[in-house]
Amino acid sequence: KTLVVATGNPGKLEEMKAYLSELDVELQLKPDEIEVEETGETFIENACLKASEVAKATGQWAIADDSGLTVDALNGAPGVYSARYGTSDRDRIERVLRELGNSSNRKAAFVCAMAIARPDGEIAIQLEGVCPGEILESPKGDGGFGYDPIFYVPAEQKTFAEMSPEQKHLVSHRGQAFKVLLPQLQNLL
Ligand code: ITT
Repeated sequence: KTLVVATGNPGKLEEMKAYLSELDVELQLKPDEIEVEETGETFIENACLKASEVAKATGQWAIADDSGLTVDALNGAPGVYSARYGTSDRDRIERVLRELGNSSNRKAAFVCAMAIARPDGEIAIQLEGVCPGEILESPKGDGGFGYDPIFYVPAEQKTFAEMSPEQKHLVSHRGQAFKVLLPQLQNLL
């Protein structure tokens, strides 16, 4: 079977390809001209929207990931607006650090909603993975992508950007989501 990976984010795509390589499935990239507006209010809603639209447009099974950072002291922001919080990773990180200022509550979580759609657009699987952590006062590490340099995982004593891809996979929101998703997807395809 063929599965279209419905993302335009290169960092995400790399991670998704690594997880999906465990399955006997042919991966296809989302054609650039298919763009889905993320009008949902939740990660799950947006993941379902993206998977469903891309499946219908290509006539293939599709997988979508909607993810982001939720910061407790910012009432959950940037949340579903994580990608729209600035025009570059640097911008987005600076904005979160500026809004958080010297707040002593640094608690945050990364959330990853994943959806699988059938070729007719019907959602076959939807689920969410979460990774709790803390926002550092300044960026640390140069691996990963997006908000990784400011997201610190106390149990590992490292930011996501200081972890190897394998280590990030073991603890991350996306890793949690794929752990549940892969066996279900294997059954389905
Ligand atoms: P697609 O919708 O095309 O998949 P996107 O970048 O717009 O790409 P989202 O709407 O899901 O994706 O936004 C996710 C935001 O959260 C984006 O700014 C990412 O950089 C960030 N993000 C998601 N997962 C992350 C991770 O593992 N590490 C760091 N940042 C992450």
